[in-house]
Amino acid sequence: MQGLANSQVRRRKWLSPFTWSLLMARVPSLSFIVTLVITIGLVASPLQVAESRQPNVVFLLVDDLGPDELVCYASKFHETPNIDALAAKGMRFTQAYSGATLCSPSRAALLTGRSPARLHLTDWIPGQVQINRKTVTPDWQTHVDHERILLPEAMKERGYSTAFFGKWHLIPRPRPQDAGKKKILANIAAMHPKHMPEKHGFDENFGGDHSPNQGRNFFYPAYHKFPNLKGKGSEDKCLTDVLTDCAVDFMERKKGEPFFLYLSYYTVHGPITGKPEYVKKYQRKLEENADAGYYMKNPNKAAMIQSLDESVGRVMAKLKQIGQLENTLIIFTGDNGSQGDEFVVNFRGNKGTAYEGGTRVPLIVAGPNIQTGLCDVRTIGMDLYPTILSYINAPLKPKEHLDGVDITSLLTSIGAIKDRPLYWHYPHYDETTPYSSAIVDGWKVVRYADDGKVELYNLKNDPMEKKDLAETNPKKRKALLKNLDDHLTVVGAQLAQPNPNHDPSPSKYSGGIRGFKAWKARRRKK
Ligand SMILES: [Ca+2]
Repeated sequence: MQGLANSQVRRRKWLSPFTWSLLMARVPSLSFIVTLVITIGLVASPLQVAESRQPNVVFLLVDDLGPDELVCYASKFHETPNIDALAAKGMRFTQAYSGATLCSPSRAALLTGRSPARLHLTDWIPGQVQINRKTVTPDWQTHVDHERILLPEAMKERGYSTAFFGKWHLIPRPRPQDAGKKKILANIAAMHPKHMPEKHGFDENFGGDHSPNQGRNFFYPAYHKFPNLKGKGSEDKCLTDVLTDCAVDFMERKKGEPFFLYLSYYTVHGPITGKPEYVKKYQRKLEENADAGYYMKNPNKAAMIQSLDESVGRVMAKLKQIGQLENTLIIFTGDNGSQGDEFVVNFRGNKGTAYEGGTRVPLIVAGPNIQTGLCDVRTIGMDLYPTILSYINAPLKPKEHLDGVDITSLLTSIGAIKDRPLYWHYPHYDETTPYSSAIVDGWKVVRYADDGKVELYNLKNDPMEKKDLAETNPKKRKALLKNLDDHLTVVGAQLAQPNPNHDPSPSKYSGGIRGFKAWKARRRKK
């Protein structure tokens, strides 16, 4: 029988902040489970907050933002006062995971509550070209099926005005071998209107199409080519500012009705390009604090983070101005780990890898009747769909969000959710070779399809995944692999198959990203 992910179900006995801190000091073992700084006052159900109106939902999704990049998690160099203030006002999760380690599958998971393996949408769109690999990538999907009821559609059913701002990246686009056909790339959105955000439940869309990143369009006026951004902004603006302008304008227009605002930042994905004046500020900070020993020291990234933080501050300020700050659920999270391990302090690996640095994301949730404090229970991106429905007191859609769990009990009281395994499945090549992985009871197993290698880590003792126990603990390895295989069968995962045409000669073989780069270099020489 599975235990509870949270010490036990403890229906709240209210303690004063003083009593609680005293208790935590005397019983430190409690703090690893759920550390809560109890706010004064009784907790009501989220619905009781709504009074005459349903709570708004503001969903802030940052691209490639690992948790360590925020001051409230780990960064010493970056400056994130507004995000830290949001965290101080709400619940900050210390073990939040994304459904995938790359953009498109993680985003599809958030919007559907289904895992990428179940959706058969398992890679960033369009993914890497097939070269002489050991396995053949399955015929995976590059859009979300319209049979699915996406989160914004569920919100519309409840009378919400819905709007999408920023990066969508859920539209079929040519594979890398066709990427030279610029004419095709320029017309992708027009070729696939049915896969745009407007056809998946969003009333309005500012900036969302097939684009995986802002490219060179971070600064005025290049981003004018994104949907509905034509003519917006001025010369001192970057894309983050302009998307925030649009979001602020939407809140002003919709202040009289419940709204669902999905701000899906293009930042802080590469290319890492901050506002020049901010870049200078962080260059000075590095120079003036040469002895500080900063782990992160990229002035451009710090500048992008500052623009992001200002955006969060502006969203909060607007909510306050329209009198809705105390009637809005705010969720702040990322779609996958940091781009590059220079931004990962506390984990191994980064975006695209099977390690914790690939899957860990920040998760901060604040709003009416949400407790203030930390939560160490593991969560995953698919949880947010049912959680939002539950929070606004809408009926859940269990046939839709099959891979998510309602975590409202963790937000509003010292509740519990049933401990459950978490899974990832990536039958592709990019930063890694194809793999599937699972976390079960604090143990993590990773199996690579390319060479059959299995890795096993005890995350409780070894969060940095330094000690591979696959050979020394065959019993645990076998049990977790069975659990993983059973899951892959249940969700109908598409498996990477052996490539009968694979040429194993060293000059031809390519593995992960390095292999791809080598392949591209060889192609250029020809
Ligand atoms: Ca991403």
